[in-house]
Amino acid sequence: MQQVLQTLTDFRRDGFALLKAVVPAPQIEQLIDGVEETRNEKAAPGLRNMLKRCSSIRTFANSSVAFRIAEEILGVAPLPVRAILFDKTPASNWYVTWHQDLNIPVKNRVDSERYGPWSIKDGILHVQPPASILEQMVSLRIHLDACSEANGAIKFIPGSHLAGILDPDQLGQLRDNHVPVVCSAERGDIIAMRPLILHSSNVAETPDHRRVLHLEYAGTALPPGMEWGEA
Ligand SMILES: O=C(O)CCC(=O)C(=O)O
Repeated sequence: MQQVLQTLTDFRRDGFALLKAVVPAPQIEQLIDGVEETRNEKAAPGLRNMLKRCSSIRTFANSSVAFRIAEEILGVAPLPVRAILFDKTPASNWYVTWHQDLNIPVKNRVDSERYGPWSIKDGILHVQPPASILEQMVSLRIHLDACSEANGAIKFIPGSHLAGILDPDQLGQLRDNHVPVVCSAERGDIIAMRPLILHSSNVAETPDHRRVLHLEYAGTALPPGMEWGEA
């Protein structure tokens, strides 16, 4: 936890931080077992609804070092709301365009001017909330494998999370005028990131498994009548 406290200032400024060797090896093994039991045969870049599908991931999200890091960052009891497995392999190797993570899972639709568009992702209702909600979230990328630049590590535009929800012109300006930081990681590392940070990843040149469990935590309630979903 000391490492988290030390990097919290950088995290606030940059919108991301690499936390080295924070998940013990046996827990990584358990997560890998859960992931591999849940994963279907079809190669796909992202496997959604991992909180719903996999009890060991749900338990990990609610009680591990990840929960404590999210609590430290958000300053309140964090609510795990979404888990997605990202992998790149020879059969499923893809470029992730520069983007912000703008959608959250919700249980029910409550029409409100500041919420929308609405969508269904893998059977779960999602909506784009205002920036104020996204600013009170953190995503933790749990590295189940090492992930180097050559196998498509995530890259960030530092500080871009402070500009709110970007329109396409703003996004292009930030992308074209700033030097991205590639964030390689080892098995057991966690990359903490704000959903609003501009991020991307390249096609892997040496595709090997680079399984990343992407866990999203909420730190605030939604407006009356609207409830966080679980995905
Ligand atoms: O794991 C990656 O390369 C990034 C995937 C991602 O963040 C996304 O698709 O939102």
